[in-house]
Amino acid sequence: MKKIHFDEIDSTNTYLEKNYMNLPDLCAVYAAIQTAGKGRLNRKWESGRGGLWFSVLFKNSEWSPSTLQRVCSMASIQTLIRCSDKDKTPFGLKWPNDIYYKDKKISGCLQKNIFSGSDQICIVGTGINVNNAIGEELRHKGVSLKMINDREYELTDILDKILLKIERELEAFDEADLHERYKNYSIIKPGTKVKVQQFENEGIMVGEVLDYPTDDIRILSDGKVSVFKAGDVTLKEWE
Ligand code: BT5
Repeated sequence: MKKIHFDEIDSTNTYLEKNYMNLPDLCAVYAAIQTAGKGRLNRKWESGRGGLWFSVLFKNSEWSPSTLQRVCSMASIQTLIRCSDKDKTPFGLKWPNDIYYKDKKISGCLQKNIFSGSDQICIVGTGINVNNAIGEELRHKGVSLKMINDREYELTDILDKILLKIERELEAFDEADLHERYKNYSIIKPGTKVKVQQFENEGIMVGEVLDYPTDDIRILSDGKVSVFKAGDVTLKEWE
């Protein structure tokens, strides 16, 4: 996979959104620091030095954006588990595409789809806390690989492992197998009680997840089934 490196950039996702026309399919951009790292729903992503901040460009892929997103998060979680020296079981995927270690977030994903003429562009950005410090205000909900394992990691080694996994997964793509692995790692399962919030400052709905979430999550609340799209909601709590 072609790789482009910056020491500092606003956001690797933004870079690909602006430059995809001149870049090939399966191109990865990574940066040591992002000055305007983006989360979902206009949230901010803390991207100081020591973390792994990268985005992958998929141009006119034969796979859907949600499949590509899932392939990327599977590659990340499997790599993190492989690289972690300590207890490997606490790593899990929190729908839609966050990676958690116990009750703290170690990685988040941000997807951007662009339909321009006959081009179908999918950008999947991933942030992984590796050696970076987690600021005071995030410490109650964020964790890094260094905090878990008490040592530093070579960022390009982790990146290369993830990119190779993405390529391999797509070369011999098996949707049923991917879904099975997703289920195994999924923190959100049928029966999980969740609190769902559609937008910041809006009311919270409490309910029970009906099946393993895919693009949508189906929640039973007060005898009524509600369906939410991955891009539209935040799961505030789950148990
Ligand atoms: C995400 O959003 O989890 C998506 C993060 C995607 C970041 C990558 S880095 C490469 C690429 N370029 C970008 O500009 N973005 C992508 P969301 O689910 O909305 O989570 C954001 C929330 O997580 C924030 O509101 C904070 O509460 C928290 N947060 C921010 N930075 C964090 C960090 N480094 N580690 C853990 N939590 C963080």
